[in-house]
Amino acid sequence: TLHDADLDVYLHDSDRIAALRADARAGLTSTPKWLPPKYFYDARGSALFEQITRLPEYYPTRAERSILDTRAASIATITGAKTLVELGSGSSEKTRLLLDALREHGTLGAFIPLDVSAAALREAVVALRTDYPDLHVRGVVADFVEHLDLLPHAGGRLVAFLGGTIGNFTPEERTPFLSTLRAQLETGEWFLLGADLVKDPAILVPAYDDAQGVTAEFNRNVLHVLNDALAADFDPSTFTHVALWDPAAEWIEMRLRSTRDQSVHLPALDLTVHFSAGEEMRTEVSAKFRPAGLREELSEAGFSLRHWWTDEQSRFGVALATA
Ligand code: AVJ
Repeated sequence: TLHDADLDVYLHDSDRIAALRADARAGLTSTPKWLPPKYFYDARGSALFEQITRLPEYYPTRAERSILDTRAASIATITGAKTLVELGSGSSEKTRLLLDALREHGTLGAFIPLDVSAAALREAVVALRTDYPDLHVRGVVADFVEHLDLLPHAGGRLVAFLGGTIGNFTPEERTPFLSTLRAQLETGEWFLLGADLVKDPAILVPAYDDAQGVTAEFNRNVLHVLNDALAADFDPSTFTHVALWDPAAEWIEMRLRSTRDQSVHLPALDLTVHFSAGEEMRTEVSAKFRPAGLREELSEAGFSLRHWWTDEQSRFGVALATA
């Protein structure tokens, strides 16, 4: 473990690049082609995502914040958490609502934000240490799929997984994720899960295809990431953004569509990939949930759902479950 003043690093640049190489090779040589959404979030991608959260069409962040605003004090009272762990914390901005409530309640001693992006974490940790001087804040650079077993065994933990990021998993990925998380927790510890809900596609689709084109730029950013990391020669301007609702899977799918016949070179992988005109590559799924389905999945993983809250328009849900 490399120790830095602010962060514990379990995921090193060399691991990240090895995973990117393996994923890029697997995805770009498949039919249809795909890329995992976790690679959106370099510094530029994280900044674009922050911009998305403020778009008029992108309701999830505001809806979840309104729930946390209303319920943070209850969450603090119910859980009496001593340690808050946040998976995929990013800027940890909404988490401040929880931190404030838990601090008020008087039980909280530590906050452990965990994220794949060291840059985003370092910034968040520095700001949090300034604003919460009595709190022990330790950032953990890790992949929440691979490194769940490295969660600090503090006791009295509340693990928060917010923003609807659980939607990035397919159902086949969700099940082991939830079971592994449950296995890491002691009976009586807590899990707070934010999930976007199934709703009218006329609301869902614009949230992933905004008028200003910020989401389109976010989507194409994965090509910039491949260019930077693998010396690839993607021309992002030759790919258009596609967002569609899959009613059977109940997820939003983002794709990049090649506007022309073209070959892309990835010298670091010794790979040349052909795209035909109109060919689409999947870059993200963002699954939407029904309350009954989520309760069932939590219970199958060994959690008991204790509270379920939605915003006033029932767009987004927050589940509080105990291990
Ligand atoms: C960060 C995964 C929750 O799925 O809504 C936003 C990412 N993609 N716009 C989501 C995203 C396109 C976001 N999550």
